[in-house]
Amino acid sequence: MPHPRELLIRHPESPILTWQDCPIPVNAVYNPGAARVGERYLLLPRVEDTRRDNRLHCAWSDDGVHFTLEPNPAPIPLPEEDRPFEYHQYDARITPLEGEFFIAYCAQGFDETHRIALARTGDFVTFERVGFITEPYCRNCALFPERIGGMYARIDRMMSGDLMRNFVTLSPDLIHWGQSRPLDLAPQTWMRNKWGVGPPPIRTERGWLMIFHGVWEAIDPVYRLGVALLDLEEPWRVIGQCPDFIMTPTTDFERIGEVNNCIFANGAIVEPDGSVKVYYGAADTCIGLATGSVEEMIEACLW
Ligand code: BMA
Repeated sequence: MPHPRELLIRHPESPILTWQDCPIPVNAVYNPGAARVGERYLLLPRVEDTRRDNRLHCAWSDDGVHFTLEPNPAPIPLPEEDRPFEYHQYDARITPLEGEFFIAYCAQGFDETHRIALARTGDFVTFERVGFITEPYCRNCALFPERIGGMYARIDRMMSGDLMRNFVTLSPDLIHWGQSRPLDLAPQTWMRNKWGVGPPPIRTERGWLMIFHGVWEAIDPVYRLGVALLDLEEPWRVIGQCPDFIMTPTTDFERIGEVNNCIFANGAIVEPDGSVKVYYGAADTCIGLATGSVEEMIEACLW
């Protein structure tokens, strides 16, 4: 039974992609980036192989529910000098921007040093790698789908000392980034330990709709989803925030897995009817699909 406060409704076939559905032996498949590519739906999940190493693989679907995973990782070219710092690739956030798709993903060395790398593609067949776009340590980053005040913009979260704050950071060319401004949500107990951006922000007439994950550490962390509304021109200004979570682990596949009690979303697709499909990693093990209404989420932010 869905939780009464939830704004995202699980698809009855969830989980829609699990290790059993993969054409190669894997440990887990989760946390997918998502995009609409022509008529088709594309996911770019984190695929953990049987060494527990992480790669991004494309998965294609005609209906947004049934996906076929490619056996080989997406061929993002990696220069030799960067290889030690990009042993793992995961948590892709895909932003359609100026006629192409930009993929901001977490690049991590074998030793846990993690930062964000950026790749670009037109078709998810060939890829160009722009390079690292943050310093270590950053794991969460999503680009806005258009320039704001003439500049490219992103939401990021550096993990330095105790600092777990999110920022809006700007760039003239997608390579050099700076002028970070804090993006502060009102802390709520369910997201008290940290929060981070989910899928790339969604443009609406009333502001940027930002779905995010929030973490509460009971004994172990619990990952839930929330939603906030940001100013269109000054997206570091929060103009609305739903104080309640909009999705919380309730099903067995969200509660039990590699990391228990975890719903983590970094991919969403808005449909022409105003609904939004949120593809989420469940328990760091498999992929669920839940659908919400953009309008209802905006209302929840402006309560
Ligand atoms: C975050 C990221 C996610 C993961 C989550 C729960 O810090 O590493 O990829 O899903 O933790 O383990």
